[in-house]
Amino acid sequence: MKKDLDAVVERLKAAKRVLVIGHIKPDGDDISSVVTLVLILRKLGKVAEGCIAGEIPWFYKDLADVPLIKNVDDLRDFEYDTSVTVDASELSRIGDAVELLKGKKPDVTIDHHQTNVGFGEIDFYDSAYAAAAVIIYEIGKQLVDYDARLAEINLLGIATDTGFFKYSNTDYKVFSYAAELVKAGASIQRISSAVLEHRTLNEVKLLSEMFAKLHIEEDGKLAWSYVSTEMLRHTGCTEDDAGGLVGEIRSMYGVEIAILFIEWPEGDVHISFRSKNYADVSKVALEFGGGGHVRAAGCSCKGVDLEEMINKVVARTRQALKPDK
Ligand SMILES: [Mn+2]
Repeated sequence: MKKDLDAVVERLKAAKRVLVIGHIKPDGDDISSVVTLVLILRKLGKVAEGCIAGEIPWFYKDLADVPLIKNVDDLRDFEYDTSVTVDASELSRIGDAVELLKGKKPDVTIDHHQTNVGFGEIDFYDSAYAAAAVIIYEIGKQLVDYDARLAEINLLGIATDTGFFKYSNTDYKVFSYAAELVKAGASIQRISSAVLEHRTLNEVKLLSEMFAKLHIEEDGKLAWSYVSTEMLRHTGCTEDDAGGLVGEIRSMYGVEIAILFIEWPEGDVHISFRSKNYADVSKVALEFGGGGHVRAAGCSCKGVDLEEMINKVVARTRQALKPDK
């Protein structure tokens, strides 16, 4: 853990032109952290741009200021003196945005993943933080006054990475900062409506097919299912639409570990792990080339067979149900 937040704040104060980079396949925390930090820096009179390589899920774009995020091509000519990555545990997580760093390390990295490797000139990472957006808030409130828009986009990351204030990482700090942000004008209703209530009919069809393939073992403690390319095709869904389905498996009574295998494109398998009370799924994900948190982790395997991966990963995950594995 590297925990010198003052060094980060001083570096940002000294910057004039800043490039803020999030990770590929962004979640609410990533989007929130990028946009919030850009707005904070702009409030300070600096030139700041935010970048995420690849697609941003469409429903986030309903939230104010999310459309300020640019893609890699838009920023090739952007000159900056300070680069910052947020919510990324290692350099490869920023995808093609690495090209904007032109072979240099990021000047600052801000993260809360347990598997963080420390890859910048100044690193701040601490897995005690529920969200990168919590760290961003600790930086932001030292530097600027929060208006309603800034507060709302900062709250997005805190809300989403805590599962809307219900995961085990929902600590005192989360509630007290969230209260401060709501006091500054953020609407949790607008955030929850945008993030939680956007399911399409095609996604509901995929959900029912996914549950039709559900396997339960180890006295109900381990539950897993899969989404094949064929299932995605005939329901008219993309792999992004399948992203949140692992949470639906974990929601079942008695399930400690939920796994969802997503085959997309053919030959590639993305695996999402969730645990409920005690199992450390980040260890399993790490063994298969991924990473993440104790309760939520994932990995992507290229050039593999879906059924073979299911057999391997499920066998390894059974071990994770035992203490200290
Ligand atoms: Mn995060």
